[in-house]
Amino acid sequence: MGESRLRVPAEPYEFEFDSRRTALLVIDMQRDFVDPGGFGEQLGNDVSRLRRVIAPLQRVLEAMRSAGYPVIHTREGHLPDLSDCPPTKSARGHLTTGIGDVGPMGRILVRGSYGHDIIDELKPVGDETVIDKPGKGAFFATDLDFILRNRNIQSLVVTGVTTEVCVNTTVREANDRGYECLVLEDCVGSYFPEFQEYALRMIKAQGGIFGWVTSSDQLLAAIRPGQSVGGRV
Ligand code: C5J
Repeated sequence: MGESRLRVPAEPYEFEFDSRRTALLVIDMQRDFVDPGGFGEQLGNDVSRLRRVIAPLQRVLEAMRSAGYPVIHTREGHLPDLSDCPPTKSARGHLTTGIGDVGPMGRILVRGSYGHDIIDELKPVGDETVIDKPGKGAFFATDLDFILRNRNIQSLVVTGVTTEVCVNTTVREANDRGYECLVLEDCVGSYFPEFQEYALRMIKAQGGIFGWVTSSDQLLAAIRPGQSVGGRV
């Protein structure tokens, strides 16, 4: 088994992790948030701001997959009868077409609908875990914590959308559960540039109150091509 401690330049300071105890988390890269013509765009959002994360995230996925890191994807959505959707959530915003209604890509945020699924560019492969979550945080009402503990995971490389909502909520939940999160700034996206900036600043503020922030290039340089996790659990 080779050297498993790796270091990445990050803010607020260098992030050190055990490659055998680290997983990649890809949050909610779903058609309804990211693809043109989906729910997100229907709400008036500029999806190009989310789509810019696809190319760097593909590079990170490829590198971490080939090195043997566990990859975990999440999807925000609900059971077809909406029994796991708080009425307050579906009512929020007084939308004409909202959660559970038929939108441009099928029933909005309902499991099994086309728009709820992960975009073609970032499809899970093989036995990669997909966590279906009813909330913003990936730990709320899911098996994520149980799965991570069973795999002895300590550190999470966090990517996906949106930076200020599901990414931030998940990083905070992870932090409270004792995980260390490294957020890749070019692999997380927001429809709103000011939220992108401040959501990242909040994570790394006060000595890394919720975690660390770096770029995909810095992580890829630390992982190094061909270097495997060595002792994947
Ligand atoms: C939102 C998410 N923004 N994945 N979901 O409602 O961030």
